Amino acid sequence: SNNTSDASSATASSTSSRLNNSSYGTQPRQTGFIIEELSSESESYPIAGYSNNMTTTTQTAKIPDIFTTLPPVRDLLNTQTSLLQDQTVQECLPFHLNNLGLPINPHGLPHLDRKRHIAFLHKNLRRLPAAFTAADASRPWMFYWALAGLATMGESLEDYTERLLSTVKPIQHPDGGFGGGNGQMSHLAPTYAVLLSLVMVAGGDVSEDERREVLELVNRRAMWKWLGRLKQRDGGFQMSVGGEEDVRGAYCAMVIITLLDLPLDLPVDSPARSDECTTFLSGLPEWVARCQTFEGGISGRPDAEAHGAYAFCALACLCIIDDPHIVIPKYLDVPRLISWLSARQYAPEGGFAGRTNKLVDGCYSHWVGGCWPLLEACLEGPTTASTTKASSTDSLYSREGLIRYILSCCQDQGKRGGLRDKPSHNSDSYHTCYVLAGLSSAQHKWRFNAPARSSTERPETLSSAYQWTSEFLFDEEQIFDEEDRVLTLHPVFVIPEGIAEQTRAYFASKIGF
Ligand code: FPP
Ligand code: K
Ligand code: ZN
Repeated sequence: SNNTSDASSATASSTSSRLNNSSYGTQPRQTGFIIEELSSESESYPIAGYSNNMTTTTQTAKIPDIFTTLPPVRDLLNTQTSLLQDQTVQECLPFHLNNLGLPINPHGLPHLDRKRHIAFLHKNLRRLPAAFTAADASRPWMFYWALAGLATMGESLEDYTERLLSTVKPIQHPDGGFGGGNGQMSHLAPTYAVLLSLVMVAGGDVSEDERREVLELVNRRAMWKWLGRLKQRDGGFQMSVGGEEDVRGAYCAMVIITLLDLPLDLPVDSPARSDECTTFLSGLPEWVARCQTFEGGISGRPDAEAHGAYAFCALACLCIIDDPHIVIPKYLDVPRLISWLSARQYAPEGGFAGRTNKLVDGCYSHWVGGCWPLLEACLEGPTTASTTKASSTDSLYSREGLIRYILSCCQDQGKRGGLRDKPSHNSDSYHTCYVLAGLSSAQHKWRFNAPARSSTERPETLSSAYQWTSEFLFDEEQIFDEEDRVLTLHPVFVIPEGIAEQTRAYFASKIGF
């Protein structure tokens, strides 16, 4: 907010229009942009409320102006899109400014309401209201989101082992993979959600026998055969036999193949098999590369609109295929991707939007936020012993902005608990899971460790996804309190750190299927 001096000579309105300006969004139409002058007020903004370690009801919290003032640049062409954007800014500002009277810390942030979020997710794992029958095909997602969210907040999943097994057994298809519910055909999305749920439970505090029972539930040979039917000649994967081919399929398939340590060779009867296409990897990174659009972002399939959720799928898929610093620049235009991803973070809201000209939404804390550790590893290369401690100012995005959006705007502030898209939306388990995942990645630094092998020797099986370790960030002034730190989730698999390695080792130690 300090470098607007040339811009302010072109100023059309004064500082009085900055806050709670009812005319914002309804100003007379002008073409082009207007640059509003920003005040040179101090970094601090007076906040109503109280913190748990202070008895005063008003204090001066340190909130940078960028999160409390209107954006300096606004397109004055009024459209449904720009008006919704203005409304969203107005919706978020009060939450950044005073959090509607919640206890706040000296940085103006409320605590993570862990107790209520935990209760909310446990409730989501019980009997759901009748309206949820419409989401029957997404049942595995429901338990994955709740279990992953609980694990991120440090809850034990032990009590869910038996129920998970009895829910999942009947939805495994004899021809491989899992459907969404009883009698449904297999689909990569529920198969991904089932597998991650099983490995999270197996990776927790369970006996060896239980671990074996949970992991052995998956019919790996049938899974391999089924994946062979999903593989396409052009390199990608269909979501279900005869279904749509998109970058979710590329990511989900690679997660399943690597975690279960399935053979990379295509089954002989795979319809995609040809002289050029012999393995699950054949043509896959090339197909992912075709999803990068003119904007620099990634679309669900070639020639569609770039979206943050697909950017994560594409990057995570590539990071299973090879090391980030090798595979990402080989297949994607990294500067254009970084430029596109950077433009997804908004101020004053602080959070991410999913695509151009759309609104911030808490779930993109993961889908967009989760791209950054993968890209940081791509730029930094593998970590060696001499790597220095990371600080959040070394980041490619504003970690502070994201943490502020999450803690101030995404928490349900009533009895309901759970996390949400934005203040005007109700919490749900999907947003609770991915907002927490975003909070976790904003609170930690991930390192991609140099492989044990020499740099020229390529491994026979996929090993790149198993070289990640997390660290605390070093910050002079950490804006969140230690009690609000959540656990780390693997940047590719989105399950608690350490479990993917354990799962992969379990299956790799078996001979054959
Ligand atoms: C637009 O929704 C959303 C998409 C086009 C993609 C959604 C995909 C995912 C969230 C994740 C897929 C990943 C896996 C692993 C299955 P919208 O128009 O409601 O939202 P928007 O306005 O924010 O774009
Ligand atoms: K959305
Ligand atoms: Zn969302």
